[in-house]
Amino acid sequence: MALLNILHYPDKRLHTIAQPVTHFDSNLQHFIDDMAETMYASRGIGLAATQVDVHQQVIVIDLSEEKNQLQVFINPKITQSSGEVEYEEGCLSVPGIFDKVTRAEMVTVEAQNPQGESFTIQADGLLAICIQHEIDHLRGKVFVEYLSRLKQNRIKSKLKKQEKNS
Ligand code: K1U
Ligand code: ZN
Repeated sequence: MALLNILHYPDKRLHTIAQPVTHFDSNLQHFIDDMAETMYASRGIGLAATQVDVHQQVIVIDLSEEKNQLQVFINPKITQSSGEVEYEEGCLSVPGIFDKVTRAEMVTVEAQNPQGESFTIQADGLLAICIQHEIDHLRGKVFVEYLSRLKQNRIKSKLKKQEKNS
């Protein structure tokens, strides 16, 4: 397994739209293993392929304390959503920045597993928020783009300074 490099906002590559996965083979499984290792090493609860500069519709999530309940969503689609909830989000591509975002409270998601089999889940709580955050990545959207222009510009300057000094 290998640790992958995570792109940092405002890297333009984070705005790339991911393509559907069509080959469910051992290369895909190796990539999923690398994404999971990268997410665990970064202490994240989710990661989208876009964040590691691979523009395929792959998401990994693990909300468990023990980090032993990996969930993989390939070609995910939200087919139903309801309610509204506000949550203070973070993002491995926007290190050190947390801010409130309003999203749907409950979502129904259709996706495929690493073998290409289709499944549907209904999610609420942090899982629903995390799935929406990760699907946004696959569509080229970063959570800070829900914030005001002023906040986005401040975040851009702060992260550019951090990159320079690192
Ligand atoms: O997409 C990512 O960058 C992963 C992101 C997922 C996420 C966190 C919080 C709300 C929505 C989506 C993270 O894992 S950020 C890491 C983090 O700060 C965190 C870790 C544990 C619980 C909550 C946040
Ligand atoms: Zn993120």
